[in-house]
Amino acid sequence: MTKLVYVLNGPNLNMLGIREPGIYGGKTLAQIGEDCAAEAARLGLGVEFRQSNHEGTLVDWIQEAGAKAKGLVINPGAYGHTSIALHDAIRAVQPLPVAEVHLSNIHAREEFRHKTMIAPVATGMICGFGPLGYVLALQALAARI
Ligand code: CA2
Repeated sequence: MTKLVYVLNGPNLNMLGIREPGIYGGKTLAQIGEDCAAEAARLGLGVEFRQSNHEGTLVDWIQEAGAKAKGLVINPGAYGHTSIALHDAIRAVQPLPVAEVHLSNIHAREEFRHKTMIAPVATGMICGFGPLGYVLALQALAARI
């Protein structure tokens, strides 16, 4: 059976490619989803790619990933800096391998973006490489699964 990886995206990431291309690049989230599907196929993985602007929905999907998937890639967007609920949800699905991804280098931006609530409970974190970060995260998870 194909090993499934969930790729979850948080608030405002549906706006990618439409606004602020200087920070986040010109790709839309749909294009990033296509990149993930192609890389997952190359790695022999199945991928479930989703986006929500709602914290509780992301919690539901993390729990679903814990039940159905072999790994989780998450770009939590701004909730990554604030959300104890996402932190707790990821703790609750351990030992599921989890890769946190940010398109931008959050450490080179405003101080409020330097802290991540997810990294302490994730397997690892990739930031600053734009959409390539999702591909690198899938490769890192494939090596663990
Ligand atoms: O760099 C990342 O991937 C972020 O997770 C993106 C979040 C930001 O709050 C995090 O600090 C870092 C923002 C999501 C995208 O927001 C947009 C807003 C306007 C136009 C396009 C995207």
